[in-house]
Amino acid sequence: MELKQMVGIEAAKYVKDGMVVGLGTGSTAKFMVDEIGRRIKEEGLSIVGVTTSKNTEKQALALGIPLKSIDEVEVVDLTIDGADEISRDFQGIKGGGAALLFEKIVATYSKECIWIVDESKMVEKLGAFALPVEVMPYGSQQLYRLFEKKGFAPSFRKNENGDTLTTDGGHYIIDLHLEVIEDPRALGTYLDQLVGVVEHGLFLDMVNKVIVGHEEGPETLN
Ligand code: ABF
Repeated sequence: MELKQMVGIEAAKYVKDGMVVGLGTGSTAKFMVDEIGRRIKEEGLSIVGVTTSKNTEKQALALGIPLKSIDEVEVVDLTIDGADEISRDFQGIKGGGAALLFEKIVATYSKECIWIVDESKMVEKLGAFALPVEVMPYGSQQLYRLFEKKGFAPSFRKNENGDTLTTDGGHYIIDLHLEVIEDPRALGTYLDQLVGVVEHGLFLDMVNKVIVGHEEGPETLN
């Protein structure tokens, strides 16, 4: 079994009847959503899903998963999502799927978050994966030039046609090729105060459990 499918199925075991469940984005989360759909169909599981992207919404609707928006629920009981990099102290980089803003919003209003990854995502230090920064289109060139001056090696995220990608939220993404991030907290604080930055892909102190896929089986880290 593919490692991503393994952890997607493993994570879906934590979904209980009556839960409001945050449904993540990406190829690993896709397996989790499929498994929830199967459990609804075959086991009568009863949940409400809150999606984090148009892609996941499409998948969930096709599976008959009842959905509500983040603003229609009191709180999300459990969010399960993928990640691009996770350091040993449970800090993460997300946003490779261009869904980081809605993912961070749903995660923020979740009682518990589980990340599901294959073992390639576990790193000593964050930064080999380019850090996505979601920015307002108006002023994005100014931010790009600022990042260039800072030596952050920026690039605008492109869509499949090679044009500048526009996120579900209507923004652009500038990826910062930093190689290594020595102090994620300080970088996050710096990015948070830049005018025009909507959100960034540093997810700090936002996960409770990580399920890592290995050939020999899933490893659950708390
Ligand atoms: C989403 O899934 C993104 O935040 C993250 O970048 C991506 C990981 O994708 P995959 O599971 O396809 O590697 O959560």
